[in-house]
This record gives sequence, C-alpha cells and structure tokens, in this order.
Amino acid sequence: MQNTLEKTENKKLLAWVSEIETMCKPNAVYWCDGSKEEYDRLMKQMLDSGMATKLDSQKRPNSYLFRSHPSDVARVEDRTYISTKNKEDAGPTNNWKDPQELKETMKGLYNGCMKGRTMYIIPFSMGPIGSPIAKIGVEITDSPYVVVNMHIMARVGQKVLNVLGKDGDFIPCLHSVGAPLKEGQQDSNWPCAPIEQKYISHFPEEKTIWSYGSGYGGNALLGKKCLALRIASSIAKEEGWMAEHMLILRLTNPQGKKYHIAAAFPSACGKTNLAMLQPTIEGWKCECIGDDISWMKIGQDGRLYAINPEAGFFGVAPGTSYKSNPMAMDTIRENTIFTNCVLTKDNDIWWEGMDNPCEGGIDWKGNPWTPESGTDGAHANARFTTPAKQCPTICSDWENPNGVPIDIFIFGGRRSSVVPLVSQAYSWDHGVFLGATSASEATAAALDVKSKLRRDPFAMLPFCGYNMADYWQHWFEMGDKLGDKAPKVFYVNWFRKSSEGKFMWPGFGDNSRVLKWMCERIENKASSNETPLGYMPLVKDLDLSNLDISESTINELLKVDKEAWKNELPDIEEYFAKFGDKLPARMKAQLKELRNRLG
Ligand code: OXD
Ligand code: MN
Repeated sequence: MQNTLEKTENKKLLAWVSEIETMCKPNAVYWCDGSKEEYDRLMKQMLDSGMATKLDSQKRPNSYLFRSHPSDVARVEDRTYISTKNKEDAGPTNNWKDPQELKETMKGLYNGCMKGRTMYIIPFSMGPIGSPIAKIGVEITDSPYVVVNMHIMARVGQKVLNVLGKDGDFIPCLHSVGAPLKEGQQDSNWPCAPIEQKYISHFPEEKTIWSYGSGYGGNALLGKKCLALRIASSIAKEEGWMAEHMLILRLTNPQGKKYHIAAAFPSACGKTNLAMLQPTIEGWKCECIGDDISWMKIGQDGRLYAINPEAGFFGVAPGTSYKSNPMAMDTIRENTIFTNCVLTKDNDIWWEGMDNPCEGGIDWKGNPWTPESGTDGAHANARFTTPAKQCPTICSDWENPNGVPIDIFIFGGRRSSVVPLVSQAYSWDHGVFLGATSASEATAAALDVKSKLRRDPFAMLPFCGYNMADYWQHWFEMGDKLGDKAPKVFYVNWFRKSSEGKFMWPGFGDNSRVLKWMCERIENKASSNETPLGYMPLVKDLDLSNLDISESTINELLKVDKEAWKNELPDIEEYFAKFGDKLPARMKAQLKELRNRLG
C-alpha cells in the first residue's frame, strides 16, 4: 500500500511502533497520512470486502453504512478499566485492575492478534493542531473502520507528525479488534472478540491506552472517551486545567453581546441537540463549537477558555430529525459514516424518529425489515460520524487555538419528576454540588447500564480517569483559582413529565428561553426567586412570547417539591458515603446547606 507520509524521526514513536509490531504480528504496517485519497482507498477496500455499503450518491453523497456485530453496539462500561498502582486512585466509581496483572492478561491477548491484518498507525491531534490546549495521540489499530472514523473525529496524519517532531511527546493508544485471521480464513464484516475478552484499559500514570476486542465508537476511536476524557481528565488534574464531558456553544443576544456556554449532560440526553440549537426567541443567535467534550484552561486574563478537542460529531442517530435537530440533519447530508442504521430500499439510511416513515429495507442486523416487523430497524445506539465543519451553525471560532471564554456552566439530566426546569447555584461550591449530584434515567449509549436512575456526576461517571472525589476537589480548587471570573453555574431539566406522561416543556429551540434567562442573570438583569434549590426564575422572568404553554404547566415546571427533595437526600448521602474520607469537606458542607434550606 502506498502513502505520501514522510517517515517520522520521533524516537519514542518508532520504538513503540516496532514493539507493538513484534507483539501483534500484523501482515503489514501502514502509516496514515490523513489524506482524502487514503480515506477513499480504505472505503473502497471495505466496500469490496462487504463491510461497508455505499449510499445513493444523489441522496447522500460520499456516505457509507456499516453494520456492527450484534454484540458490539455500544461502550462496555463493565469492561472499562482505570488501572493505577493503588486502587484508591481509581476510586469507587471505576473498575480497577492492577496494571501489571492487566498488562499480562492483555499481552496474552495482543500476542499475534493482528495476524492476517494490516496494522495502521494514526498520528492525531485532539484540538486544533498547535493549539496550546491541544494534545497529540497516536492510535495503532487493525481496523480500517477506525481509521476512516478517526479521519473525521480528529486531525490526522502528516501535519501531526510535523508538530511532534523528533522529540515531541504523544499519548500511545493501542487498539485491536481482537480477531486474528488464520491463513486463508475469510474475514467477517465486523470482526471483534467475545465480551469476556474485551478490555478498554487506561493507565493514567503512564498516560497510555490499551483497547482490545471491540470495534465500536468510544471503545475503539481512542481519541474520544479514552484520551480526551479519561486520560485527559487525569492530566488536567495534574496540570491545573479541565477536561469535561461538555458541549460548547456561543449565544449572541440581539445587541450583539456574545455568551459562551459549556453544558454537561449524560450520554443521550440531548447534548448534540442543544449544541445545534436554533433559538425561537427574536434576535438571538446560537452557534455550535462542540457537542461532546470541552478542554478548558485559565487564560492570561484569568477567565476560563474552552476548545472542542474533536473535529467531528459521533452522534446518536435515532430520534434525530428535522424536527428535533435540523442542523444535525443538514450536517449529515454528505461525507458521513453511518453505523447500525436501516438501509432503505432507495439506498439511503433511516432510523426511528426520523421525519418520514420508512417503507422498509434492511435493518441494522442485515435482515429484511418493514415497520410491521415488530422490531426497531436501527439500533438504539446507531450513530453518525460527520465532520463538524459541515454544521450550518458551526461557529467561526470553533477552531480558535486559544478557545472561547466560558460564561456559563450547565448541568442536567433526564428526570421525569422532582427536578425543576432551571435553577442557578448560589455559589461556585453550590454549583460543584449540583454537578456532583446530577442524575439521569437510563440511556442506550452503554451496553451494560440497566438501572433506572443513576447518579452521573458532571456526566463523567463513565469517563473520569481517577478518583471521582479527587475530581470534585479539583473542581473546588479550580473555582478558587478563577475567583470572581468563574463561570456561573445552572442546573436544568428539559425532561419533566406530566401525570399523563407527556413532556411538559417543549424543549429543542425553546430551550433558548431558559438560556436567555441565564444570560440576563449573569448581567444582573433578570430577577429571581431564592429557593432551597438555588435561584429560580419567576414565571414573569422567562421569555415565553409566542409560546403555547399554560400558566399552570409553567408553575409546575418551576415548582420546588420540598418533600420529594427531602426524599432524595438519603440517596445523595448514600452515594457520597462511597467515597469515605476522600469526600471533600466542602461537598459535605453543601449537603448540609441543602438540608437546612429544605427545613
Ligand atoms: C458518547 C457518549 O458517545 O457519551 O458521546 O456515550
Ligand atoms: Mn458523550
């Protein structure tokens, strides 16, 4: 195979590649240059092998559909490890294994695991190349599907090696689908290993990632959850910055004043929808900077600056429609990789919740399917991988290497009861408490999460690369450093349901009404009501112009149900108790204050 990459002289990289080649024994080694020619060639190869399907070039130019193995459809949290010398450093919310033991097990699996396959080396930058906030990683993988997805999700190839130079450092990310081929053996369309052989392992002390056995999403595209969240969060703690599971957006008011918002919601709670919001209120404009991850450093002026380390969106497809997220629908009109969607009769894709019904086609498992089949045509965690620059509302500053200054943090989750539409934290510490206690109802983004309500602090439960209690302490300390320049913190719940089970708040573009109140709050222009939960708007404080919503519904959305909150306290206490002596004193103080306010 030819490529145009100049050979790197980086000693650490050359030594690592040769070590992995010796261990994994691939048939060939290929350095990725990140070019379009490379992308097209690998796609052609996957089309020829039957792994990919090309979609209709008129309807969906330069786009492809893949179907994963039915056992390999989401992140596997039970098989994800934070491997530190001391168990306590991983903390009670992470799976832990001793690094030596885990490496021994995994070396056994990696030994010869790339037989019959090509080993691809992908140099990538998370963040605009050369940004003071960006980091370089190199992923070694035996999956061409991973290579093409990484082309979209990160900045890949020669330009990264140029920045790395002879002595530059990088984060080694090793990935194998865990399916060596015997001489003459026919490959399957989605090679992967059985669940008990899957390992998504992180060694934060060595800043290294080893992933084995899965080819799907966050298990395999190692720049995303593994590097940009788990490893980066641990580096960020060490270096005094923040790596968060947050979208970033810019809101501009009718006078032209810009506000930057970073918001953390658990997986599948509408982060991509909010990032691509189209305000329904006159004169307000929203632009997207990122939909999943935010890296933030304190700038010279003492404010917190954020970049989106990714270059693409790996979005949940089902439920995405012109009604729920027209900007996402326009983003994916071309140059997009789809995984586990329905292939329609006219060679396009479809999923549950799309605008028009589907007559039928081939479902995500590869079987003939019609809406009458009685099963979902697309998997609930079907995804699109699409370039961020294609989003019609992408912000002109989305690749600004210095980032954008954050004014507002939002936390939230999917709660059908108890949690009101919006509240504002009384202080930074109160905001950290709100982030730490956020909880959400189940999602399809992880294979093994079944419980109905789970506490998902800062939406980082599956993504924090060290002890969650130390992470909370880090948040408190960042607040001390930021002082009065710290962003203001809010908590939202778009998902409250009526007694008839209907969503009470319209959501989507109308969420701009809530964001407007937040912007006015930080300008001291909107009044508020002091409640046990924080500052909350009165009905008159929300811009409800041209919105068909009854006064009683709004009152209900803004109601503080003290008794329900008192019932939540034991659950929060029990949750905090898991962290033992590590629980920051400032967190305990916040719990006490909430209890006092509830009376
Ligand atoms: C994601 C997730 O894929 O959070 O973004 O699961
Ligand atoms: Mn996410």
